[in-house]
Amino acid sequence: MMRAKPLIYLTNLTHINNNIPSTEAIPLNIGYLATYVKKVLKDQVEVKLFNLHLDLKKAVDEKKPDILGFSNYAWNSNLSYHYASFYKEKIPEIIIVMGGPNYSYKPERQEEYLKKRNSIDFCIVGDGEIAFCNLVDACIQHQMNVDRVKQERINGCHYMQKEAFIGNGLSERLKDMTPLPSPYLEGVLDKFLEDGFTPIIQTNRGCPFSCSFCCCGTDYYSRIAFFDLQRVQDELEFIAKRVQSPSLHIADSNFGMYSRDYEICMEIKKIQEKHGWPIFINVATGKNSKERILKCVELLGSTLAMSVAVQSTSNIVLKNIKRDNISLSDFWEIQKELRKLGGYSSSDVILPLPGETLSSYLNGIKSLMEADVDFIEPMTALMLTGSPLEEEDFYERFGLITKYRVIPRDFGVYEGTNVVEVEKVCVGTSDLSIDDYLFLRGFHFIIYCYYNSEVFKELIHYLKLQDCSIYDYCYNLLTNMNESPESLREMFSNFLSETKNELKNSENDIYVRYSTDDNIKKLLDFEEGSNLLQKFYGIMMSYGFVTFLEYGFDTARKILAENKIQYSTDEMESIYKYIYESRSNIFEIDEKSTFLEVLYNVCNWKEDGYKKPLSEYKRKMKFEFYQTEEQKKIIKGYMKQYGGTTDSKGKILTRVNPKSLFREIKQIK
Ligand code: B12
Ligand code: SF4
Repeated sequence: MMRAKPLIYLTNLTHINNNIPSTEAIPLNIGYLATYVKKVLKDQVEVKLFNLHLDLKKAVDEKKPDILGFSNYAWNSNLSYHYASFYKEKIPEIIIVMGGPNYSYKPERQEEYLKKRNSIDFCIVGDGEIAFCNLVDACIQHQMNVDRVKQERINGCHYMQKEAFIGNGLSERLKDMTPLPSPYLEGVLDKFLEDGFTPIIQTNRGCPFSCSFCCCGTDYYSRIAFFDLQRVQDELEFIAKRVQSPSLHIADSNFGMYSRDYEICMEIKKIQEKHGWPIFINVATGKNSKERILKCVELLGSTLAMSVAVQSTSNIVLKNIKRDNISLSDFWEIQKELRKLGGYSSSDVILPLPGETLSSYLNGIKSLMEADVDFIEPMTALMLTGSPLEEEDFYERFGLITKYRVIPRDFGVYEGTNVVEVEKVCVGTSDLSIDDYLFLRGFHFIIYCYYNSEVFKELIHYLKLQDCSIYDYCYNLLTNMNESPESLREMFSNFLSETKNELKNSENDIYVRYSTDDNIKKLLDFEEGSNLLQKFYGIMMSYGFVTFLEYGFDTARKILAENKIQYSTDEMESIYKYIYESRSNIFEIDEKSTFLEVLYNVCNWKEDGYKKPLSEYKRKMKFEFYQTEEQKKIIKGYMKQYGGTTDSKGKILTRVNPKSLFREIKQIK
């Protein structure tokens, strides 16, 4: 017997480890579905949203839903299906709906996916609003009779009918975003804001580019639809009044590419002045709008963690992956301006992409370092379900070697079942061997710890002023690792063996491995399954700090000597002590200040932008190092959100500009 008003539960479940949710963003996806369905079907339905499985369980125990929807992303696919089958078994009449980008666009794989997951009644493909709403409407019309709903052949709604796979194409996309009410302003996301999840807004939807490694790179997403500007402003104001998290995610694929993006930045600036939020903004920039990107950075300064992703600097690779990159000269100019304005720049590079060689990859890293990019985000190539990389053609043409690994933090034990998310990665091609891949991962370790961390900033500027190439310095740190202190050698060798061991030959190998209590415990204890770069970065910033510092300075002295460059040991010592006092143990809350006496005024040298040699700042100085109340608040907030493991410390350092956690300094004399 159907209820007078069907009850819909929509979920965007996240794994939880040590009580910390892996997915920190507010579930905007299901928020949109909820407001659209409510707008169209009005009081005919009741909708509730969940991102935590325990909240869902409590709600189901209190009142069983008629329709239960699950999102399907790489990071929650198995978790969602675990609960889909769990509830289907408990309540067979419940209608289970899946939706989200982690679904192949190839019909034979779609069929395979649905055949293996017989608890799913319907799978929505593409943007969910219209198709999901049509499905709910049909469920109401047919009194929740699944067989009759299947006769409707709703666009974008896939399913199995008896033994046959029925794919009804892709769902219709909204041409204009205005009819889609804001989930923030409608209040459906309030509880997630209150619980400290990171707000995510979308100001436009779609992407005109067609990068092969990305789920948004298909024709389906090529048309851009904009949300009304006033509504974006209202959302920001609404969030600012309620938010707990210091950050904001913007889900746009190409921020800065459209003229109104500058207006959005002006609004953010106003909100910042009024509410002191957001402190950090994570967003991906557009590929062809240098002037506007610069204006945005000028306005928001270091708040805006601008990711100007290059992925590769090789033209051959870019052509192979159909990537329409920002031109390298524009990229250089943006970096130059960012430096002037005190902004923080980051750039992603993917290893290995089709056609990349060891030397072209190293050249790419070299040009990013020469362009003074603050943060180089080196990523292993993901073979994402739903992206054009799924084409067999790619495998054959470029000799792709693929492996499988656990997605960091996305695992857990639910109702006694071990649930682990898996990603398929590319670790070699006909142009770059697996050994090259492992060697370059070692380089990523160096980049993360010595280049990205900002810990060695003063040392790096010192070397630059002595005409030392920073790329050569980093390369030396890698190739001379066998001369480093024993504890660092051990950490590096652990990093490499963990990098090798995380790769498995098949998805099933991972499921088998983590089906035992002993092995799943290794994941839960963060002995395995971490983002290794973040984990070792976290190690450096906690107990490994002094060892890394010493090796960094020893290698610097060595490279200066090898290049026959004169330097002063006192200058180096001043920099060493300064770095130590300002950056050691940054996750601890300082009760008291610390004091330091040095022979050079490193502080003034830095304030002057390292333009002149440090020798011009020779002055006996006393500095006081302390944490501001704001820093203490940020550290406490993030430790609460991400936890205190070395792995989570690494993750925090990718969300905030690390500089903002370094101790403040007062000059005493
Ligand atoms: C912001 C963002 C992030 C943020 C926040 C992500 C989060 N966990 O919420 C950060 C930076 C943390 C992030 C991290 C990662 N991300 Co990300 N991210 C995005 C981005 C840019 C926007 C996501 C978003 O909110 N979009 C807005 C919503 C409204 O769109 P949507 O997600 O597509 O939802 C619509 C439909 O899919 C559908 N739908 C969705 N859920 C449901 C549920 C039901 C029941 C139904 C019916 C329909 C439905 O309807 C929605 C409305 O139309 C997308 C790309 C993009 N432009 O969408 C990538 C994207 C989602 N990310 C992706 C990936 C791979 C990752 C990482 C794994 C990358 C990495 N190696 O670290 C990590 C995962 C971290 C984690 N464990 O959470 C992939 C996912 C691919 C896949 N096959 O699942 C995407 C698609 C980008 C890509 N390269 O292709 N990401
Ligand atoms: S990587 Fe960025 S630019 Fe390329 S298709 Fe995806 S969203 Fe668009």
